[in-house]
Amino acid sequence: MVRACIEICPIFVTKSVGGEHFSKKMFAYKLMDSRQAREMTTELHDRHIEINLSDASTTIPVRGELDRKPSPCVLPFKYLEYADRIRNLTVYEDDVWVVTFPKSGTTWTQEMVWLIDHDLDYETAGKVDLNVRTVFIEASAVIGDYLGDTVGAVENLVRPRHIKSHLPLALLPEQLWTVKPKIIYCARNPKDVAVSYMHHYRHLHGFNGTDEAFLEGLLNDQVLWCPQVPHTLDFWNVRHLDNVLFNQFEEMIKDIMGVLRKTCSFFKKSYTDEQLVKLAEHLSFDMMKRNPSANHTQLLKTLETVRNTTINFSFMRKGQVGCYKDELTPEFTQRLQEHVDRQLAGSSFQYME
Ligand code: PPS
Repeated sequence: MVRACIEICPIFVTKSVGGEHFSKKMFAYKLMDSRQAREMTTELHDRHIEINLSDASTTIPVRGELDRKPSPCVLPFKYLEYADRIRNLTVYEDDVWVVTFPKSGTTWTQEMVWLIDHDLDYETAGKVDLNVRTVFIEASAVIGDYLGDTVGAVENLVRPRHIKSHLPLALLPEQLWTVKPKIIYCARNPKDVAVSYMHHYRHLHGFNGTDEAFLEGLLNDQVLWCPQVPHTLDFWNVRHLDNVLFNQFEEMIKDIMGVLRKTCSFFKKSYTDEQLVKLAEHLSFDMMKRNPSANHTQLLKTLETVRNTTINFSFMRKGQVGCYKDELTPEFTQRLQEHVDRQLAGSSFQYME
């Protein structure tokens, strides 16, 4: 794995590198300064850090199988402006947190749980953009000030607050584990994530390197929100908690009715079969692709303004399982699979195909 050349900054210690001071109490982090890490930066986020919770010993609920260390995370340097506020955020019992690694079914899960939690209020869902109904808490750190302060937006949301995050468990608010709001995690096979993320990074973030460079960056955990497998395992380890629901993208593709029933029961909501069939239809790929309230039309417009460019990209791209076979070489597929298998060793979790 390629690692940054600047040393980790320990707790309370301030270090000056190139005239900049690096210090944070709650987190240890390092600037990712390798050639490959720099290749993964874009006009939106031009410096990346790898950040860890400094001391997870008392603040992570269960260490679970193998007593794993909680996952670190690659984020834009700007994240340091928000890190403490997110970790110290006041959490409410009726919050709903949708947490995923990018491109794992976040949007799909957001729309599903918002509707389930709001008595299937299609009228409001049709009028109010999904990104307003479910606020992406760390978005300001990635897209910049244009979106305003997304942590503040979460603080000011009308309850029940619906919140989206790609952050790993250790960077999320500590109060999640004492207040125990609902947390819905959705995992997706890393091979399909790789392809989906490659298109997303190119079109939305403005990545202009080669596909191979992006895929190598992903394999070496140099891309934003990496690493994926430890991210998933941290939530797999807490899946048995009453306030955690662990879903998978492939499960939603293969058996949406089963996932809907499971999710409704998690929310203690009871809907008729007819209502669930209508919800499944609303959540189908074709319907969501055509739904301007849920297909990120507004987000794309914002990014066009921020980046001063035209973006020809459909967020709802293919929505299938196994798409990687069309775009990844057999060699890369094998290397990625080995990378994933190494990290899953000893765990009872397997990504679905
Ligand atoms: S993001 O940017 O991280 O929030 O993206 P995320 O929403 O997690 O993932 C986007 C992928 O999910 C697919 N998608 C769907 N598939 C099937 N059915 C529905 N309703 C649906 N909604 C979103 C979307 O097409 C992206 O996957 P790819 O493989 O790129 O098509």
